Amino acid sequence: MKTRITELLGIEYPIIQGAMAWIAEHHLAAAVSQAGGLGIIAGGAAPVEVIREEIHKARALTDKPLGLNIMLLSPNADDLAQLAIDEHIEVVTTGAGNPGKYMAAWKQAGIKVLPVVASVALAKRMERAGADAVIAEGMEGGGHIGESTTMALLPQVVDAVSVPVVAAGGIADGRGMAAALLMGAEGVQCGTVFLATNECQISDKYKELVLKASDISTVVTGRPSGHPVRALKTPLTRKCLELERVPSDQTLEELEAATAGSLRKAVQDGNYEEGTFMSGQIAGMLTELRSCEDVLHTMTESAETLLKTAFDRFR
Ligand code: TUI
Repeated sequence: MKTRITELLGIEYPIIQGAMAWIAEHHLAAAVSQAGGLGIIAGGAAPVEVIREEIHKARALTDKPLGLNIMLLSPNADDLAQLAIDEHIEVVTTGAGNPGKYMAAWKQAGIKVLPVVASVALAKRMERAGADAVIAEGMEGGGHIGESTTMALLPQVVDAVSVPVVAAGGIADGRGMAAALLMGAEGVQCGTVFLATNECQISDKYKELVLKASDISTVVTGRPSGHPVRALKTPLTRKCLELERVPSDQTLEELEAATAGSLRKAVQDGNYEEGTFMSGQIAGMLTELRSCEDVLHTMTESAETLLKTAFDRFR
């Protein structure tokens, strides 16, 4: 399947693996890139040397293009932004903010830049700043989210910019991909679907919770802090929602203490009581572990079939 995104990124399938802090490391990113999508290493809040090592390990597994995500709330964002240049990363994606101040340096280095946006306003600003494409992420997705759904945000972003648009949030199969392409997207970014892959290195507990999830298994916490996060319902999200009901300086402090380091506890320790198991709403659709290659191939083939046969279904 050829789109401006496959051409821009030099990939076979118009599918980007979403960056997920602590999760999107070299095994996962290399597997996705090697299979013909774009694998992304998540910088998260990790030290630069840890991420440099992840990039080197991914490069040893694949010679296909590789992405690095800069999470803009990270205290290490400046250093990770420079790391992308030093390590000759082909593609940078950003999340949770406005990457305007890094844009000129990345473009100068020949890096393709795809900021994640959650609004039309930021999409337009990013296009003016030189973004090669934008990733429009709806609030169906996991982790830190905006206010709009993919269904509402995507066509509005498509109308607002001329650069290619990648759809994200709530897409995990060929139906979602076909719908996004019909709405004008030229690629999709998926995170949750890659949690349920053999190559993903998260704890067995995390995978089990994703596979067991239903359509209503996720919840959004953190709204009072200004950084809403979607995750699977667990004892910790229940505690967060209780504390958030009457926000005060004290409850916000308690929330900060309860959630600090909680994603790592989910990813590495499978700590059900204290972990934050970030996931999108589409987790309810995932029932078995697959290979990254199977995810990319099946999603694209199914989207192609649906797009080719759609008209006949309504005759
Ligand atoms: O960034 C994500 N997803 C994430 S980041 C993350 S780590 C984290 N953990 C707890 C709290 C906060 C972060 C986990 N998941 N997705 C991309 C994304 N970007 N979603 C929403 C946004 C966004 C929101 C507001 C981007 C820009 C923005 O406004 C920027 C501006 O200045 O206008």
